[in-house]
Amino acid sequence: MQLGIVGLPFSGKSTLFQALTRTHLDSAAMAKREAHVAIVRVPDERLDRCSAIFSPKSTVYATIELVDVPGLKKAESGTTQFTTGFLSAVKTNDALIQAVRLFANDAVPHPDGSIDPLRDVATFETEFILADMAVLESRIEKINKQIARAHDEQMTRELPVLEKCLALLQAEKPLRNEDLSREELKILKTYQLLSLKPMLIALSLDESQQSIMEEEVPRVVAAKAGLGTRVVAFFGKIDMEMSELSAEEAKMFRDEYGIRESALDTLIREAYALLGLQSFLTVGEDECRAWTIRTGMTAQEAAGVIHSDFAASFIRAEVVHYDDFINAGGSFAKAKEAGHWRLEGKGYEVKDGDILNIRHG
Ligand SMILES: Nc1nc2c(ncn2[C@@H]2O[C@H](COP(=O)(O)OP(=O)(O)O)[C@@H](O)[C@H]2O)c(=O)[nH]1
Ligand SMILES: [Mg+2]
Repeated sequence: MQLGIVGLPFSGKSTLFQALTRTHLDSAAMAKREAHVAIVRVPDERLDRCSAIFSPKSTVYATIELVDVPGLKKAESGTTQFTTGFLSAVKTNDALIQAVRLFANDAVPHPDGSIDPLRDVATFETEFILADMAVLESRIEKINKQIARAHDEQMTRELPVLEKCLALLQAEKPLRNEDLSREELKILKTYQLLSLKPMLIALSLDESQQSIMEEEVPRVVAAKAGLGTRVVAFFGKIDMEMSELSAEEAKMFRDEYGIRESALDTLIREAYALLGLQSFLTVGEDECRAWTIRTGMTAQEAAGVIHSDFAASFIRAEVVHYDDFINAGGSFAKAKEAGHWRLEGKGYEVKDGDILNIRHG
């Protein structure tokens, strides 16, 4: 899973990237107009606990890839320029985090002259909608020409979906917030539409702005949250400083500022929900591991995530939910006695937090 961090210049993207990835970008690295990429591990208390119980040789966390996407320029006219380089970099991301600035900082003035989160969100929305419209319009034109010449089953099926989406875009509706069917999404997939990408709006605050947070965050939520859009707030500078501390120190620090969890925890949790992702665990003395799957995946599909051979030779899955395992004192035998150990077939829908043992031939 790849998450792209986008936003206007000086919106706090690189600060957030550093906080999330615990890396330090020096000013030379910051000045380069290249994407910064890092793999971060998905924090997982359930895996921590299992690992403490089994003391395995290795503990493997799920990971996601984060990209600090550069490429927005200030045009001579004073408006922000969305270069083709930027738009094509974003195309391959599974979801986007848009850093939106709430912090005031006179040393680095906002490129549009004032702090206005709804305006900044709209700037991106408009640009993505225009880019998608161009893609759909040219595809629709091509299809119309083609099917006038000869019947094409696939294209005839595609056309109404593309037209429906074009109409939504013309009404200024980003596609991510529309309830599209599986079939429709399958058709749209090849076009890598930008306004269809799940979006996490991350409001970047200064620690001195607790009161602003209480007013602004609900305002942005009310205006923008939707099926494929979520809103979170983070304290860029503090989160960055905290990422350099040990876990215990960071907790003390957070308690002092009244911040409940780290930016990484919040963002990953929200991104998972936005993308319809969840995790299951495999445990043992060799390895304890968290695996990422889409909500609704079956035991056989989950087996395939571990190893493609496991899906083909799948027999049964032994299942104990993490909560039942812990309630049974971290013992499979006790969980079994309590009736929480089950054998499930290939069609079983895996639940978030299931501990699986795949039996395969
Ligand atoms: N006062 C204040 N300044 C911040 C905060 N977050 C980021 N900045 C500063 O704003 C500037 C732009 O941040 P940066 O992360 O580089 O933004 P980018 O251009 O979107 O990557 C930098 O000088 C940061 O130090 C914050 O929470 N408070
Ligand atoms: Mg930057």
